[in-house]
Amino acid sequence: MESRAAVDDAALGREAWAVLDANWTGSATVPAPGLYPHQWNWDSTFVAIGLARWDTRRAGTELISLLAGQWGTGMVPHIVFHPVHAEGYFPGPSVWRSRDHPASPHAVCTSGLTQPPLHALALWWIWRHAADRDTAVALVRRLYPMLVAQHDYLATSRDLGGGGLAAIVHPWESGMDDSPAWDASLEALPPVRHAYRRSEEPADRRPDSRHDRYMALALGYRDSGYDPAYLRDEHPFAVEDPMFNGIWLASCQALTELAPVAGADAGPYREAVERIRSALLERLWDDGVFRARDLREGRLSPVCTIGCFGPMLDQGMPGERVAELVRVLESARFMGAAGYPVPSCEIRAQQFDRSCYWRGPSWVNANWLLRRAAAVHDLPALARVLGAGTLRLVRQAGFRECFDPFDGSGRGSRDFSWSAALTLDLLA
Ligand code: 2M8
Repeated sequence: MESRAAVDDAALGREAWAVLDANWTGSATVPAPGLYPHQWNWDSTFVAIGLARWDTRRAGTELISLLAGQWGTGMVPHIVFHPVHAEGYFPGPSVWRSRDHPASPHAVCTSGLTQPPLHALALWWIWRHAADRDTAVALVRRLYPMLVAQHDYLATSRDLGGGGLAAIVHPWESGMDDSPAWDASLEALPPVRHAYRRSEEPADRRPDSRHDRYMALALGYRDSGYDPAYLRDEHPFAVEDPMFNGIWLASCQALTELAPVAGADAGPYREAVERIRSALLERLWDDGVFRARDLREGRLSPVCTIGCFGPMLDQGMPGERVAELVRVLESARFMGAAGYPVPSCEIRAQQFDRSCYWRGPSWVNANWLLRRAAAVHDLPALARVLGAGTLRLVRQAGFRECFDPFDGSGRGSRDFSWSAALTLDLLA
């Protein structure tokens, strides 16, 4: 593997800034040059988190430009397209046709799906760590109403199971596209007729019909006019993902602390925290972990993935549940048998693939989330292992999109923004 073990903290920080500056469009950071030339939703929230301690204004600009893509429904889209390179990624604006929808913003083209609602936690992180307090407070006051709209949207239009959790309606909404957690749900879909293909498939993306199914799901939703009733009654993919909902819960906790800054009532978010926690425990807890629930097939995913640990982000998760999760996380099923933190899929699973995106490799953003979870549960040793192991990955292989969990070699894109931004946070 590439080894750059000699890179010290100062040099690593300078390299991280160089990546972020190269990927900066003037108002947003694209995930990576080439493959991802637009603004992605949770990528930008991780970038904002990474910038929070260093540049309050730029961290704020990242969130502001993302929320410029928010729909009137409250939905924050998973891609906000760059006007110049608009069709430089498939599916681009001509597929999503956001402008045909009356609730979409006029100034920008977007996708019609969302991604994990990390925004309130990112805003809280900026507010908590800002060097420039006045800018941070002004930012909270400006963005708070938009986050209220986003959370209302999730609680109403996305509670497709009626049990208090938000459902994702496409694997892209999880941010963990090809995770084995969706395999059974995708296989259960009706036969796919569309034959859309990405113009440039990276060599290590699986050559099967998964992308056609992704497209069929996206087009079905689009053709319904992005109709919430269609999602509720007809759309064939609806999954309650523990990572998406764990992040939602953590963002609700962030809103309870941001509400007084914005002059708002924290009460609704205190209730939301309780509601989501109970729903997670009742609906997704099974055999020592949280598992994704397929609402259409009425079953929990048999595969244990990195997403199973998402609810650990909840500060109020009962201690015995946290202890069970940590046992699995530290066992040979995940960290115990890998050289680096944390494989995105259980190593012993048949679907585990050390080289394939969300089916095995380690990701800086997932490690950062688990490190945050360890910190909120006062597990300093685990937090240290996660932080140090992640820095070792980027020090040795650079700011890659993801990494082989056994030998630490880099996979996917180079100069990947969230790997660089979260490195800045880990170095602080
Ligand atoms: C990957 O997802 C996109 C679709 O949204 C893709 O495969 O083209 C995922 O890793 C996702 O988490 C990430 O937000 C996106 C951009 O980095 O790439």
